[in-house]
Amino acid sequence: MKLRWSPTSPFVRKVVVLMKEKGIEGAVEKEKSNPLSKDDRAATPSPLGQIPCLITDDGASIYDSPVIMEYLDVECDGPEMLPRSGGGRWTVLTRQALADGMITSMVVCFVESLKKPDRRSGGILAHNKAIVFKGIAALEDDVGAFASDIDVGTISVAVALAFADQTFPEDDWRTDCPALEAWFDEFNRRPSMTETVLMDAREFK
Ligand SMILES: N[C@@H](CCC(=O)N[C@@H](CS)C(=O)NCC(=O)O)C(=O)O
Repeated sequence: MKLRWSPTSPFVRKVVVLMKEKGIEGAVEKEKSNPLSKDDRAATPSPLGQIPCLITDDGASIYDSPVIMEYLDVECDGPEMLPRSGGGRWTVLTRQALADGMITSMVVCFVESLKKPDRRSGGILAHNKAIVFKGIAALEDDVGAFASDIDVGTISVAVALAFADQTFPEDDWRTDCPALEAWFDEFNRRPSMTETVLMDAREFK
């Protein structure tokens, strides 16, 4: 299997953290693809041109990150990362959807930041930043329910919080969210997180 990959993408990071937590990293070859490069996007076998994109041994393309994570969970060995059925499945998938929505909003903020200052939209930035911090407040209320879990939901939450620290370094979410802070500080020490710290996309060639 091959993964179209970049060390700058939080969506890719979710997949790599899952591979490390399952102990299957060796089964997937990483193929570099810079999402800011038109040529790399064209070479990614997804009509969306986005990463992550997994290419199976049969040559099938699988995307996006939630689908890749479920595929690897079902098809590969290692601890289960998504319940196959039951109420827990919907809870975990919804938690992942919240984190993914937060990441999407932060990617929008990142894209705005690439524009010249006079071309940036204050409205778009404020709207998307508010989404992220509403998400963080919701996670503070929810953290007691997921504190000891390692699954696609908590992996996505940890990647989203790490990306929030990178995207909004001036903003302190920890003071108002002590339970989430304690959970994140512990999760963030896992080798799957320390080995996948994102690089700034502006510095990636
Ligand atoms: N919903 C997708 C989002 C993937 C995504 O937005 N990837 C970005 C990199 S972080 C990308 O490839 N952007 C290039 C583009 O949209 O043209 C997922 O969960 O995988």
